[in-house]
Amino acid sequence: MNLLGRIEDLPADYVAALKTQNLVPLWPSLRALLPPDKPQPQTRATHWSYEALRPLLLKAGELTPIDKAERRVLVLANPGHGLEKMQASAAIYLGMQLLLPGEWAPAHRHTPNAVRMIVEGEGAYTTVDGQKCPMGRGDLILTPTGLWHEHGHDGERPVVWLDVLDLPLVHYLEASYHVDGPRQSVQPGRGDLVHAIGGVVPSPLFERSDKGYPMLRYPWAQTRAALETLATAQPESAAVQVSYVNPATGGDAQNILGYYALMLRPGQPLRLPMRSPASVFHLIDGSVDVTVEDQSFTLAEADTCCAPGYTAVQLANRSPEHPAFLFIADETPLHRKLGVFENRG
Ligand code: GTQ
Repeated sequence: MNLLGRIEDLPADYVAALKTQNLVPLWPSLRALLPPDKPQPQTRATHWSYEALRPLLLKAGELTPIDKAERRVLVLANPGHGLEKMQASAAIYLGMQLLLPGEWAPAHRHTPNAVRMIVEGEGAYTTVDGQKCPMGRGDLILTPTGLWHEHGHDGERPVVWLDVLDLPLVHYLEASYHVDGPRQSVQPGRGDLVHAIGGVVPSPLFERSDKGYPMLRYPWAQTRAALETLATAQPESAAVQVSYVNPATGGDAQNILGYYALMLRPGQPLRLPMRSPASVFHLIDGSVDVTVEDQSFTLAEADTCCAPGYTAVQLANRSPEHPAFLFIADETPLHRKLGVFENRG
């Protein structure tokens, strides 16, 4: 690779003259923009321990009342991007949100898409597009772009969930904004129940629903049952994984980020292929070792970690007796739509 000219190689008055015209020479930055063979991501493999963050989140509950926070969230920020950027990867934002009994996080809608993966507690609900979605551990609840959503809590104990948004991407596109709204009136309708059986969708009088997002809540009991059934139907060596999809189209549940659940059999090691999108791993149940290139983490329950794209990730269930269950978020739908998706095996 030949060495390209540096900015210091140019006469200072020439560089100054370029600057006055808002011009920049490409060649000193060409290799940084287009590095050889593979990207040089800022996203760093990072682990967030739930045991470590939980007391800090509960402390936020004491320090900041909900009306001073609107959303009481500690952001899981990737140091590779700089913590102030509040992003886990180029396109993924992660936050742990706390709602205390009796609190209400008021209605708004925004351009970024969100999902919630419920971590602990009972009695909270989120109302999305008029549908009241109960929040239980392991449930996945969608808040697609533009839909009204608010969170309430009728239970006795704190409720915590993981927010996953495509906010860094939408913000980068200068398309991120929100609108506040009044409390929603709850409409009848349970997309989670009427779409609970795979292979059939509601079609009254031969018409399919024209809702872009007919299913907003994916109950954990159903997802887990699907994984356990799949495990009995597949050879021991096969990965036991399901994708969260839009049941009306079979396509990804959301447009930008992809969501999956993975079961590791007792003791199972699993090497994930080296693919272009960055990914996030959140442990719902069990104990799992994660290796991303030269870094290793042990995920305890409710821990979260991320891995940059173009890296192979190794997972291993530490338990010789029990299966482990992971929730995964990644940038695959985005990469595929943009035509930059790669799987290098
Ligand atoms: O609950 O609506 O973590 O609007 C960040 C932005 C959560 C939410 C976040 C949000 C929300």
